[in-house]
Order: sequence, then structure tokens, then C-alpha cells
Amino acid sequence: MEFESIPTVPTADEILDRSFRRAASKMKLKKNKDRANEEFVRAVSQAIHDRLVKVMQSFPDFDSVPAFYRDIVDIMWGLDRVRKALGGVGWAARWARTHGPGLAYQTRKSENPSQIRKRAVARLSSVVHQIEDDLLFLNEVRNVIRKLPHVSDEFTVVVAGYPNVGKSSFIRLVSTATPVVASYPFTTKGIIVGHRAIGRERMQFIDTPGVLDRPAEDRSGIERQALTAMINLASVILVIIDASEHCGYPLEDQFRLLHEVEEMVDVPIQVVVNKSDITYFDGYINMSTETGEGVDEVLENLMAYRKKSDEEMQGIPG
Ligand SMILES: Nc1nc2c(ncn2[C@@H]2O[C@H](COP(=O)(O)OP(=O)(O)O)[C@@H](O)[C@H]2O)c(=O)[nH]1
Ligand SMILES: [Mg+2]
Repeated sequence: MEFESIPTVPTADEILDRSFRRAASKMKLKKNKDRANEEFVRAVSQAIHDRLVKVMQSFPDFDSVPAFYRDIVDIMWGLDRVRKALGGVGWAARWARTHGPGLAYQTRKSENPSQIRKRAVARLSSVVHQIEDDLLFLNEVRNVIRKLPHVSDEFTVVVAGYPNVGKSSFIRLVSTATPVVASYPFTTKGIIVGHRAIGRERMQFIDTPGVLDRPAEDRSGIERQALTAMINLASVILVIIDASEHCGYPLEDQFRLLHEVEEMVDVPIQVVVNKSDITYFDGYINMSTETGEGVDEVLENLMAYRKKSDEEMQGIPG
């Protein structure tokens, strides 16, 4: 997503200041001082229009972004509220374009052009100030969405498990490019997103600290929604268990989390026991992200789901 390139959304005053400055510097080039007031109003309204359009265009069309982003925006603020704010900016931009030329013309016709100019500028300022809250709100949205993890619609493994079981270690180990740390607005912890190149294709791995690492009863409503958004990303969920219990959580709790995840989701779940260098646990795939033991087997298992999901998409019976 190109979210990280959304520039800061200017405040109403910043838009006005910059538009006045741009208009004023344009005026310096004009030889004909008679029409200075008219030209100034024209230039200010044009500059305001251009800046507001730029704000609108810097935001993605939330109808066409991957569902993950739409979900998050909807959970955080409600899509309607964001659309309304963008609509407000659009309204002000249109106002400046529609009324600017008329205001400029009145300035030319007037006996007292400088007074009429001031009035015109005051009206333009008032319109921009009417969308002050929209601009502030959009900047808040911008500050959050620009730090979201980059995710695409490719095959995605969401890695779940209690804290310290080795989720991040696993992603770091299997990623062929350095994983990126991003933020997920519902948790203070950084989320790691990694990719593994498999031939010409890729597999995406995403971490879930603070999201899919403890029992559901502890979750608030918004956290449950945040969890759903994360799960919706998953082609398969990899649940990591630490049989050594070095993570600090008893096996019983870890398996309870696994069963909860099983109840909660429709996507396939792959279970793996990590830290086999300390404790080997019969009946499961064991791996160690420390020694690398078993990691290939885990990847092969995940790959098998990938083939299956490809076949499903092509309508080939599995
Ligand atoms: N002995 C051993 N330690 C591991 C293994 N995998 C992870 N760790 C350690 O467990 C701790 C937590 O790992 P981390 O990947 O941060 O866990 P996360 O909280 O689930 O992301 C770190 O100190 C790792 O070095 C493993 O296979 N064997
Ligand atoms: Mg971690």
C-alpha cells in the first residue's frame, strides 16, 4: 500500500497561509497593478482549491484497498466518518473553485476593491475553517494508517502463540528478505511482517504480538474486531507452542489458546512445537528456530496449504 507516502494533512490555517503566500508571490510578477486585488482573490481561491484536492487525492479509495486496511479503518473510526471528512474537504474545494472567480470579479467591479478583496478572502477563510475538524481528523487517520504493515493478497501465514514462544524468531529465520516491523493500532507491540521467496512466488508471514497471544476472555470488543481483521488476512494460521515452557506460560494455557483459535476460524491451522533443542514433544512437528531443526518440515506443511488454496481458486477439486 502507498499509505506511508500520504503527506501530513495541513490544518485550515496552514492551507490559508500557504495559499495567501502563493497568491502574494504570484502578484509580484504582475505588471498591471490595477487588477491586483482581483488577481489576488483569483489566485487565493485557486490555491485553496488545489491544496484541498491534493489532500483528497493523497488518501486511498477505501473501496478498492485490500480488506485488511478497510477493516482497520472501520474498526478505528468507522469508514463513514472518514468518507464524510473527505467529503467535507471535497465540498470546500468545490466551493473555492465555483465561487472564487465570482468573488474575484466583484473585486474588479467595486469602487473599493481592497475592501471587497478583504471580504472575499474572509469568505474563503471561513469556508476552509468550516472543515477544520475534518482536516485534523484526516491527519489523525493518516498518522495511523501510514504505519500499518504492508500486506498484500498473497498467500499469508498468520503466526499465533503466547508471548516468547518464538513467533518473531520463526519469521526472521524463514524470511528471505529482512522482515519489516510495522505497527498495528490495537497493540503497542511492533508487528513483524516477513516474506519468503519460493521460486517466482512469495509467502507472507505476519506476527501477532498482543493480538493472537492470549485467551479471548481477556479481550475487549475492539480487540476482538482487531483480531478478526488479522485472521481475515490468513490463508493459514501457524500456532506455535513452547513445550519447554521457557516462555513462561504453562502448556495447558497454550493448548487452550490453540483450541480457542480452532473454534474461532475457518482457515486451516498448522500446529508446531518450538524449542525442540530444549524439549521434544511427541505427536507434533517439532522445530527449533535456534538450531533450525524441523523448520523445513514446517515450511513444507505450510506450502501444502498454499497449493491447496491455489487449487481452490482455480476451481480444481482438492
Ligand atoms: N532455546 C530456544 N530458544 C528460542 C527458540 N526460539 C525462540 N527462542 C527464544 O525465545 C525468546 C522469545 O522469542 P521470540 O521470537 O521473541 O518470541 P515471540 O514473543 O513469540 O515473538 C527469545 O529469547 C528467543 O531467543 C528455540 O527454538 N530454542
Ligand atoms: Mg515477537
